[in-house]
Amino acid sequence: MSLLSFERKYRVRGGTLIGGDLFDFWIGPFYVGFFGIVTAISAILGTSLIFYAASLGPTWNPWLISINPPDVSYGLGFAPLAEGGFWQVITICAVVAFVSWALREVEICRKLGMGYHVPIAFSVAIFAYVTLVVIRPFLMGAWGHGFPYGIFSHLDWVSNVGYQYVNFHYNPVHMIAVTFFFVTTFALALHGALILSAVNPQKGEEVKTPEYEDTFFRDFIGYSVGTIGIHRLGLFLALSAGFWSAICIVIAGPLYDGSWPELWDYWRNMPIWS
Ligand code: UQ1
Repeated sequence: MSLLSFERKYRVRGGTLIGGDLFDFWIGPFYVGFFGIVTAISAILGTSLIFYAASLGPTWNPWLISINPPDVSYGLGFAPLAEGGFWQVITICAVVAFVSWALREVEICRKLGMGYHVPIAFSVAIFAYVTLVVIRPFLMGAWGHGFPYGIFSHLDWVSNVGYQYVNFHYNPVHMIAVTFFFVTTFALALHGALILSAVNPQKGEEVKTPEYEDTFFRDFIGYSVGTIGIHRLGLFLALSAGFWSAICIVIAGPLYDGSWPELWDYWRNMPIWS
């Protein structure tokens, strides 16, 4: 990768947010920068703490290892390391690593004079994670409401929290989020299929131009969103999926504490029916 002929042209100085020229260098193909250093330190520290905390636990079975948050009785305070403190420090490392990674993306965008679409997209994923382990636990008054760091254990957490609200699928914002996930996969399937159909013509035929792609959809449904439009739509759909996921879980607890199916009783209880 680092030997690609165009790399010299794009390996430009500047665009840094912090550190000026000090960290403005590459290691092999990787841009470093101040935020590359911060990401590396916090990711290595967080990962080491996961392994250390796992070594104190009862199993090395990768499916069963679980680094748990503190008991809710610790509220919003620090817990002893072996009683959720590791989870707290690992969470801090993770948030610092993710945010630094996004800011490293920003520095690369600035170097290249590009838009900030990639760091903005990644920020929505960070927002969804931070909602689960910081914002919602904070609003509910205890770090113990965060999810455990384990393969099976986080699945159990999702199931248990879902049943706490009787049937989470009746949460209207969950419905919106799920719909965005489905529409995202539908849009990418349409787009991937359309592009491949245009660039894989019959033997001996030429690759088809974007006009063919537009024409297919105009013939088919009377409308083409366009070649830039489909990417704007895809970004919007995917970011909406992540965004409404965060909203659907942060309202469950802090704003609405009860059964999601019962929410819909408002309809049956409307005075017009009596
Ligand atoms: C589309 O209209 C289009 O523009 C030509 C694409 O870009 C190549 C697409 O990938 C898709 C899927 C469509 C159709 C999408 C809508 C919302 C009409």
